[in-house]
Order: sequence, then structure tokens, then C-alpha cells
Amino acid sequence: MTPITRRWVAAAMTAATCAAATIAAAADNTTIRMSTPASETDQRTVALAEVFAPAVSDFITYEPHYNGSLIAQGAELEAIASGDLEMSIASAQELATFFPEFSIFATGYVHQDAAHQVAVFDDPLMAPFKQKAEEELGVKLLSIMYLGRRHVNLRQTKEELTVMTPSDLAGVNLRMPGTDAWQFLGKALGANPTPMAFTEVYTALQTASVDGQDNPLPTVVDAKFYEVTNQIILTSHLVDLNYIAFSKAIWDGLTEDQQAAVQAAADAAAESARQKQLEKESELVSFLKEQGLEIYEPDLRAFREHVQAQYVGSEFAASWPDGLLAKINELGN
Ligand code: KDO
Repeated sequence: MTPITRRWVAAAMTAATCAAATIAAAADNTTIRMSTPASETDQRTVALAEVFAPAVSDFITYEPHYNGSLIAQGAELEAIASGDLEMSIASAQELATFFPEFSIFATGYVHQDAAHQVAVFDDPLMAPFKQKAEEELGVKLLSIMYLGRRHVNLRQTKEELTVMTPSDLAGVNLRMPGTDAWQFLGKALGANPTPMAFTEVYTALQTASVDGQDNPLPTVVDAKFYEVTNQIILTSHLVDLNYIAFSKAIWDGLTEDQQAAVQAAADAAAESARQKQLEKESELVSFLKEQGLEIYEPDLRAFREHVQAQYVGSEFAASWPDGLLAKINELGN
């Protein structure tokens, strides 16, 4: 973190700790505000509402806020640090804005599948990352959620633009979420990335202010992007994840039994969402084809090699602890 960010976070965390102590002293029941840009029908938020919330309802009132309605996408971690929020579904890209080394988990073609994500998250290699987020940001990373394989999804028909290699994306105005790690990935794919909040993407596609976006198939369906796009190129450029992020100040005010219940509930919700998301990924190709979208696999080797080559020698790679990429690879197939 920069010195200014560090000072800001330290001050915000002190405020959050005081607020949490007041809450803990005042009541056995704590309200947990969860904010996300995702909808209430996204499998991750469904699992939080249907698996997490009931399991902790004795001592937690779960208050979800969807579609970025409470906190704008990307501002959730700061909000948790300052006590304005208690929970979010955070991306590695967002954590990388505070701790650049998290960008390793946001790098194209690093994670291989959902099981690999879990193996990495549960491995001791993750301990210093979790510790830093707790100690320097006041955010406890409880569990890992599977978002899915991100693919490129364009307005142009395949006839207008066929994408087989990264050079075919030259000049394509691709919406990517708005942090440096996301923008870097968009460039690494060969496209011209445009930062934009998730909640604005549908309209941007509809009005042709961007050519396309990237997201896993369940998100393309949940957010109805298929209504305003014509093709999906199965680039699988990022097996995407989110962390269930929880206020450390609130966590510290819970009893040991309550902490264990919160942890178990988060793990159960993550597992439930992962299975549903995997199921949806395998089913949705036929649904999307029925909606008239063209779906095809590009030259995956060309994409993988191009993306990986962009990271070599990048400022992101410079922040990765020595040997970490090799350890992550060893945990895969
Ligand atoms: C997106 O903005 O494209 C993204 O997929 C990024 C993810 O990290 C995640 O925040 C997600 O949006 C939202 O939860 C909406 O699904």
C-alpha cells in the first residue's frame, strides 16, 4: 500500500473497531450489511441468502444489498475497512488495489478450475495474503467462491468479426471492470479495454457504447447480456473467483462458537454456490445457442501464450512473491 492509503486504512480501521465494539456491547444480534454489484438471482448471492444467513440467524441479521445499490462496485473493501459495510463478495483484482501481490490470483490462465481455486485458497501459501488483508485492511477472507470461466462476449456477429487469436481483438472496445488488474487483462487479451461498473454494462451494450464484455456464462444469462450481444468466444481467459469478505472488527467481537458458525456457514454457502455455478456453466451453452448466439472456441493456445507473455516482466509480476506461481501451478492438475 502507498503511505497515504496505509494511513487512511489505519484511521478507518480504528473507527470500525470502535463501532464494532459498541455493536457487540449493545446487542447479541449484529446486523451484517452485505453489498455486491451482483443480482439477487446470482448463485453466489442466492447461497449467501439461503445457506449462510439461516445458519447464523441466531446472532446475525443478514442484510443484503444487490446491484451495487448500497456501495458502488470496487468501493466495498474500503467500506468494510471504515465500518460502513460488514461483508462483500470481493475480487482478487479489488484486493490488488491495496496489495499488488493479489494480482497473481487475477492473472489470466493461472487457475485451472474450481477445485484448483479451493486448493490454492486452503494451502498455506495463502496465509500471508489472508493475514495482510486482516491486519492492514480489517477484512477477513472467509472462503472462496467460484464465479466461473470468463469468456469474451461481443455485439458483433461472427460474420462481422470472427475471433480466433488475440490479434482479431485489435481495436475491439471491451468493457472490463474498473481496476488496473482488470484493465491489464483486457489489454493482454489483445483488446482495447474500457473500465465500467458491472451495473452499467447492459445499457452500454444495448446502446453500442462498447463492443463487448467478458464474464462467465452464468453471468451472461443472469444479467441478460445475451439479449444485447451476438457471439461468445470461449477464451476461458480467467477462471474467476471471489472471496467472501467479512469485517475483521465484527469477527473479533464474536464468541469463538459464533466465529466457528460464521466460518462453517461461509464454507457451506461457497460450496453450494460452486456446485450450482458449475452446473449452470455446463447447461447454458445450449440455452444461449437457442437465444441465437454463436458460441465457438478460438485458438486457445494462441490466447494463453499471448496473455501469459504480457504478464512476464510486468509490474504485476514484479509484486508476486518468488516461487509462488510455481507453487500455484503444482496445486493444479
Ligand atoms: C464484472 O464486473 O464483470 C464482475 O464479473 C467482476 C466480479 O469480480 C464480480 O464483482 C462480478 O462482476 C459481480 O459480482 C457481478 O456478477
